[in-house]
Amino acid sequence: MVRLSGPAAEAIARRRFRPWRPRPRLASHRLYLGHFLDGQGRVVDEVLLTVMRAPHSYTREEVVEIHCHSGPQVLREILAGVLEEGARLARPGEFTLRAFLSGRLSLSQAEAVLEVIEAKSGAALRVAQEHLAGGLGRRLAAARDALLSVSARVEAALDFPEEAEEVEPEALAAGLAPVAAELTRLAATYREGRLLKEGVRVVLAGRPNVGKSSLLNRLLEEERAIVTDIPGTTRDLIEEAVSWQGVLIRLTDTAGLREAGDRVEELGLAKTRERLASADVILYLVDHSQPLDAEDRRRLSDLSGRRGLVVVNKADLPRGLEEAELAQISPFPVLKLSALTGEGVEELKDRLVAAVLEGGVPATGEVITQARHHEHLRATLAHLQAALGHLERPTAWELLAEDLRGALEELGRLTGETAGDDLLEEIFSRFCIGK
Ligand SMILES: Nc1nc2c(ncn2[C@@H]2O[C@H](COP(=O)(O)OP(=O)(O)OP(=O)(O)O)[C@@H](O)[C@H]2O)c(=O)[nH]1
Ligand SMILES: [Mg+2]
Repeated sequence: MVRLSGPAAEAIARRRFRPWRPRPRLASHRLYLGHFLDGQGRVVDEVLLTVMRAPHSYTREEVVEIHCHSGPQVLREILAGVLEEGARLARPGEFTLRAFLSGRLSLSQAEAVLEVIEAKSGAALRVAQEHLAGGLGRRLAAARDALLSVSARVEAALDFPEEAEEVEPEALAAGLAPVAAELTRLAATYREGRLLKEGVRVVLAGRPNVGKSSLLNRLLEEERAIVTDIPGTTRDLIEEAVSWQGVLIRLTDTAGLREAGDRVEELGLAKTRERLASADVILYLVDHSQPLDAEDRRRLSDLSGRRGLVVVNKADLPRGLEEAELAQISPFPVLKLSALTGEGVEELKDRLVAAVLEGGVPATGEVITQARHHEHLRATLAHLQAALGHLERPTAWELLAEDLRGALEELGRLTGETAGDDLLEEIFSRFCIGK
């Protein structure tokens, strides 16, 4: 599809469009069959053309869409045609930028358009659609209004000191506290929101030969990684994504943890360590038929404070493992399974999703998914906490006003009210052309 937006959109398109039946005027929001012609009047393609008159369009400007058979050459010639007639190429995300500038979308909705396009799992798409519906934007706008009203009272007290006595610190604190509580709640959803949007980074780790690659294959339901009984089979990272219960899971199989035997293994182990450091969830595998060794004990204690599961693999083999000791030193819940027979693997999937999303998959999009939003929320909250602190000392009006301005500024950057051109440029440049 080739899309035009702006006051001359229809005039430009009509110079190259020959409707199947002659039409002096095209009605808005109708599809017209016809031919798109090149500069010599030759047919480029049979197309469907639609005009959407302002303000009932995506950008609120006049928009024309030309639907063709597609294919690179057809699209190139139609695009060349409208450019010859006076259109110019859109910049990345420019249609959505115009929708934002015309007030049709809030900044968080405009960002949600990109989230919808990029959604890689059902859960990510649902969250993005909630954002697109505008709930988040409305919540933030309400918080900003509440802040503005407190700020206005403080500014008035500064400008007219004789009236300042009438402004009660308790009343101001009572105005700020619910805003701080709401923004704190939103900021706390970021971890979950990010996991839903970007997927959960799950790393399989453990000593050589415990069955990491076997488990990866079992989880992916394909023979993705090489499995042998030779310790040190996997040397490089193996990454694949799956979707469970609508949640995108990015699995990484790693090289078995031990003293490196050669340079290749050493490099593999360095990658393993790096990946372990950035994992959202760690599956630490041990072998049911073998006793724990010093490496396991050390690794497990290093992992305390992280999120994960200890997987006791090879449950089909006779037990050689001190289960009581493992339960004692494990920083994670312990789960027994067999990658060979598949027993216990379904439970692993359920436990893994539950470990990531403690409250289950959120039903609404009331979660923050963008790092940018999280940063501005945190900065807003820092100013709000400082403001609440100043309120305990009644003389600190200047400082109070300063922090309230700071909070408003940060919140405004989040919602787009005080977004500068550089911020808009940064946000919309992540879109592709035509969106
Ligand atoms: N009996 C039994 N054997 C298993 C199980 N899982 C894996 N194995 C066997 O254990 C051996 C090692 O399996 P891998 O999946 O290659 O182990 P790994 O942890 O990836 O090993 P490295 O890549 O060397 O670190 C293979 O012979 C597998 O067939 C299991 O649940 N039960
Ligand atoms: Mg392996």
